[in-house]
Amino acid sequence: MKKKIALIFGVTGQDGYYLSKLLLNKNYEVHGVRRRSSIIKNYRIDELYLNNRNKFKLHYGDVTDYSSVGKIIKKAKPTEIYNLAAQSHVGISFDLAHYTNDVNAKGVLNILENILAINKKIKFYQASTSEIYGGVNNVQSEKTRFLPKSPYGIAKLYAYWISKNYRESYKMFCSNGILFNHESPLRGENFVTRKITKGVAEIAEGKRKIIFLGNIDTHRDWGHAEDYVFAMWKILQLKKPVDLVICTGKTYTVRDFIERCFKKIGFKIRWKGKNFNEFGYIVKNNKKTKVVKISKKYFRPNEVNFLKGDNSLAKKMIDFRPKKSLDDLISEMIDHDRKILHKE
Ligand code: NAP
Ligand code: F7E
Repeated sequence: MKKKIALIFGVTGQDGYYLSKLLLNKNYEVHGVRRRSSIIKNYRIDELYLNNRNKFKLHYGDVTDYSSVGKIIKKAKPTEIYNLAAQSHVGISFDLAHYTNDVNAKGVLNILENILAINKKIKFYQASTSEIYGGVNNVQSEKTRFLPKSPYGIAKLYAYWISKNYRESYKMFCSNGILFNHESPLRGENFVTRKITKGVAEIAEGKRKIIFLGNIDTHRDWGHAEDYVFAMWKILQLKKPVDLVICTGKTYTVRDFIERCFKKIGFKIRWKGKNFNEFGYIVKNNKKTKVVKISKKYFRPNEVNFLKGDNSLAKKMIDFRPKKSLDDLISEMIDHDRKILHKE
């Protein structure tokens, strides 16, 4: 059987860690692309790398640097490429619109052009996103129209279409996984779930008083990153390339998420006030204690209010069945964040 070699752009991110772990367990040779930075940011994959040195290789590169992408593909000779590289923060994409476009849109074209020039047989996975639906306020599936609401969503929509275009034009194996929000203890600390679980863990350990948040009435369909990287791999094992929605089919507000987190540490959070004056409090030692405050600073110039996916096609095509519920995810994240505090 032909040796399977995977190349992962975005290996140092949340999904990069879970995907590398999955592929190493499946006996792939895994190549990951990391960026040069003034401080080394490999903490998510450090242990995995040290334990698998013979089959896990790292390369310096950047998807915005066309020639670095080509050099790495020639060196690694992958059978599968997973493009997870992105400026992945939607809020920050309003501040870094050009940069977000360079990485999330043009970066994808750089990879596709190199695959076309080097070896058209390489299978390509593009990390697409529910953000391309943006303003569509009912259940989203592969058939739903696109209405992105941020520079991030718009750049990712280009990436979706250019991947589809190279599939059609050059018969390349390019698949888009349209993934809804997925989280884990390794989620970046400025995404809302991790910001909340970390904040709640710090409050539980007496290390913080208040968590400041933006719009907490938006709905998200949150899953676990581990379930979702398995779907990425399965998508590339199909006989033909596809565009597939990966989601849980359930939706909750950020407010629900906060309430569940406080419940996990034994408190009921109550809400008072309106709009920017709203706050959440708990009763601790018979005293009302403010724990959440709404801050204008975290509101975005444009918002995606409602995400809830339909995973029927993924169930049918790759037998997608997410194993972890929202409460499992919350427990895992808060336990992890409390453990870190105990180590400090
Ligand atoms: P993440 O934690 O932010 O990781 C992003 C990765 O991309 C990091 O390894 C980052 O490297 C790398 N990267 C950024 N710019 C790059 C560049 N110019 N060249 C090469 N690498 C670059 O994101 P994630 O949550 O794992 O998500 C993985 C992918 O799925 C992203 O494309 C994201 O947009 C997409 N997505 C995520 C979700 C979700 O809910 N997590 C949902 C749908 C789609 P550094 O470590 O050096 O910054
Ligand atoms: O925001 C609201 C915020 O930044 C979720 C990325 O992985 O998923 C992610 O994008 C919601 C939004 O994720 C804060 O306004 C309130 O309504 O955790 P988030 P996101 O924007 O949904 C998609 C699918 C991706 O593709 C992206 O790469 O929470 N919110 N207060 C806040 N959000 C943040 N970050 N911080 C707050 O203080």
